[in-house]
Amino acid sequence: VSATGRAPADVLIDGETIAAVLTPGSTLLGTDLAASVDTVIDATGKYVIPGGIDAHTHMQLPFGGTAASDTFETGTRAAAWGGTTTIVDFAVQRTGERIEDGLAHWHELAAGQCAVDYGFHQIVGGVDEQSLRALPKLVDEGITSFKLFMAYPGVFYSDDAQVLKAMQSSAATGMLTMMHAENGPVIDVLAEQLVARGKTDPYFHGVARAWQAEEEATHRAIMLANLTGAPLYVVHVSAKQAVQQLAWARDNGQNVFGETCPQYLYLSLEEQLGASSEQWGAFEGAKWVCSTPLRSRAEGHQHHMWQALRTNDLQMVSTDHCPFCMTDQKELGRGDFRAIPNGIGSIEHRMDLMYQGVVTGEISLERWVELTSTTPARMFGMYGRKGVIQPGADGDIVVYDPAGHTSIGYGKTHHMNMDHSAWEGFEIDGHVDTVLSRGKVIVDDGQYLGSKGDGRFVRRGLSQYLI
Ligand code: DUC
Ligand code: ZN
Ligand code: ZN
Repeated sequence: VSATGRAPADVLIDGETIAAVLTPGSTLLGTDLAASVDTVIDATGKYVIPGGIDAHTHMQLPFGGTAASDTFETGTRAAAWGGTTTIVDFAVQRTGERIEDGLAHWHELAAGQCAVDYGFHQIVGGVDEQSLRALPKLVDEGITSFKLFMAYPGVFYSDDAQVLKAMQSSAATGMLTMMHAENGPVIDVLAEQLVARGKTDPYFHGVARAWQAEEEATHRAIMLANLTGAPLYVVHVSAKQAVQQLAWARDNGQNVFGETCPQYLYLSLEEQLGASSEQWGAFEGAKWVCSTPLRSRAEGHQHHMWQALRTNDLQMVSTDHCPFCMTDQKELGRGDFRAIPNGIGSIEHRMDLMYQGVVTGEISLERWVELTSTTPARMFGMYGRKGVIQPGADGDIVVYDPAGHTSIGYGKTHHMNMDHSAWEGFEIDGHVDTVLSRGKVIVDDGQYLGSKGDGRFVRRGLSQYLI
């Protein structure tokens, strides 16, 4: 199955790369293929797809005095289990740190640790003369996109003047501007007022991060991109009004793109409000504290996200994988939701959760591949090598069984380094059977066969969506 169609075929892999895609039973230069290869994987009755690409992950992200609980080792292994063979993680420049130093640190964290291939985007934590000088040099190092935050004043935040300057650089270099589009100063005031009124439960995180703050920031990002000519990619879109802004800008011919995440397709603010457990009481809702937040189902955001994936108003699904344990991490925000580290871990479940959208008729099989692999490859300058099964491409392949089943159980039933999952109780009518990374079988039949360090750094080119 590719982004454009499906057909019965044999895939011949030679070493790390795909050598040929052939109709079943065909011969290559007169030789019987099955007789001349050393390994045959029988995928009869199953889907053979290009390995998933999760273009938005945060291994070990420092946040609120703690750090995301997956290391590059544990997080990429969980990715492999779930049929994702490439990740693009966010290298962090902390405010006050030089971009070069932040990036070098990120390379140290990942090198020799990963189960699957990995690239980096650069988080710009402070737009100043020094970082503006550093940005264009990243292109030669295969880092062709950077992320700015209109949220989190005092931490990652860029004000409008900083956004404008970074976007000018984006326009000049062709680097893609990735935007966390939420009006942080407004959110912080609302959050402070809620806490002052005793509204401290996790649910109020989503109340403070109102959709208006997302719509407004999305519009502002679009207009600043319009003014500067920067290509813009808005991350983790969750509000239907933000999608409408993106659709409007695209209809006006602007080169803007939007990504959503499984949590905004399946989970809601109402469910977060209703969550309660013996162990945590209403603090159970902390499992679903992420930013942008879960949105109201009554307002129809989830339905609208699926629709936007069909109409191409949104182009991609990534996870924003940013796991924190309840014990010792999320727990920091008991009594004040502002101190709950923001993030959900989904890297292992993305391909399954999106496949469930095929089962329920939300998206087609081809669109599943496009949203989770082919478009991420093109968006972030990896297509040809990644995101497609064709001669010359890396042998990154998933054999997916539509007759299989995946239950996401309670507690630690997955491979992510978390003491829970935001997806507890989800049932998927499909299963990741076999995963190959550059020709090597790393997951097969419920066994992990890869090793730490299998994954290599991917030097990316400029976005293949640049005009
Ligand atoms: N959102 C999250 O949920 N976690 C980390 C950063 C972000 O923007
Ligand atoms: Zn973000
Ligand atoms: Zn993120």
